[in-house]
Amino acid sequence: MHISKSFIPILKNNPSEAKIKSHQLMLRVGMIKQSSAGIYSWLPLGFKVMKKIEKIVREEQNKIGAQEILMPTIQSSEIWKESGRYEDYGEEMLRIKDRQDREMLYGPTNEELVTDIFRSSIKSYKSLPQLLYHIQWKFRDEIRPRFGIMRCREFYMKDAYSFDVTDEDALFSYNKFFLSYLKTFKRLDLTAIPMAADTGPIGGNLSHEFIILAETGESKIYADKRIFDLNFEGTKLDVKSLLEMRSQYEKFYSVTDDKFKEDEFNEKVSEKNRLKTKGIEVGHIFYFGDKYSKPMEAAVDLPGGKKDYVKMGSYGIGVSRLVGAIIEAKYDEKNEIMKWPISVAPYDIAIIPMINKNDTSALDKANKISLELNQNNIDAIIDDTDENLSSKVKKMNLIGAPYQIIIGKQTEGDLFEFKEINKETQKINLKEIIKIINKQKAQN
Ligand code: 5CA
Repeated sequence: MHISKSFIPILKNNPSEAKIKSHQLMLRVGMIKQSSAGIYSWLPLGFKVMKKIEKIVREEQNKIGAQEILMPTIQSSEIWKESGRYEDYGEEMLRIKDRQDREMLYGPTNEELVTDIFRSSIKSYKSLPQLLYHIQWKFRDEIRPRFGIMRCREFYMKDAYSFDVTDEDALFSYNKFFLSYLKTFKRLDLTAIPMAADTGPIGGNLSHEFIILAETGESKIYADKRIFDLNFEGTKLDVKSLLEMRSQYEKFYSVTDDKFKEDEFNEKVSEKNRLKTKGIEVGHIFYFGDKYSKPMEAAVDLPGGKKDYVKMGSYGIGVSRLVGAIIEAKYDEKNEIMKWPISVAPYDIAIIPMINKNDTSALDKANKISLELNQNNIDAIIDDTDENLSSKVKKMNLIGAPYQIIIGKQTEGDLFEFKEINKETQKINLKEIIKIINKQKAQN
């Protein structure tokens, strides 16, 4: 891709309306454009990153046996009246009427809709467990949308729902999602810590928020620092391994604001291990038993001939919020350098040829390299403008492709000036460059 033909509307300076670094960078490099308060269009650079995050989220859902569906954004109020949430949900729900005067709504979450889908087809315990998920736009009429796509009104979410016969089975499902969340965030190069949390309008009595540390985060958190050192690698997807993994996490105090009690914190955590800070909630999981299945009569036949309401949980990941969360975690604001983890980078590498008016040889070389990289599944962006080297490097530092090649005076034969963003330059040939990048990609 040539930058001159790309739709990457880069601004010279940070936009003044943005208060936090992710919002600044996303506007600055043209990843998003606000269309109205809390509602955004995703431009190519931002959309590419979000789609790559979505792919990782999807792969990890599939690995635990969850099945992907797609539910609509617009729902009927009927099912929400059945569950009793139509009134409870309040002003965050965008309510609309169709031409027949029917009450509809733009889905803020899908517990009711998925329960309706479930009950229409699944009648026996033999078909359980069922883990269903979808990745779809949601709308919540937030009272104070802010920080760009971090707290907006229309956002992209992965929401999953589990259906089981017993509380025990349901806990097994809950733990599968718990592990898959740890793995998902790790692949995004984030350390997300599970914290005991309130259940709010979703309901139930067991819930964890997955939080990444960031000063600009909206969630206050209180934790025993040692929780950061836990290792979940190697946990198998069986009941026992998952319980052991969960109990490791339960050993260490980690809660969000609404669960926090000063006395308990001081008693359970020694002074040197106490962490009071802020974070960004990137995922949230809930167990709520028959809160929806009972009023909506989603029951299955049990072995002895009896029937019982299914036990349900729901599991959300803020796919669009994650774009901002990764920037908060990785962007070096002072030096204006972004380094995307290669798993989600909009481009794997930036090629920066020094172009003189009468001499296109550097650009020709860049095009050739790009082609060869492409054939090796490496996605490159070429700065084909005639700006000077330092402004080109600055621009690419903002875009944040994890690697750069500079083609200029220093280029000798087939040795290129190659560097990982923010690191030392080395002179190596294209074969080695391909090897380095593909090795890095394979690790994610
Ligand atoms: N039904 C449950 C689980 S599927 C649910 O809706 N959970 S939630 O309310 O916690 O949302 C799930 C995730 O969506 C959150 O962890 C957060 O990452 C993201 N999210 C929630 N509200 C917003 C918002 N206004 N803007 C951006 N992302 C949001």
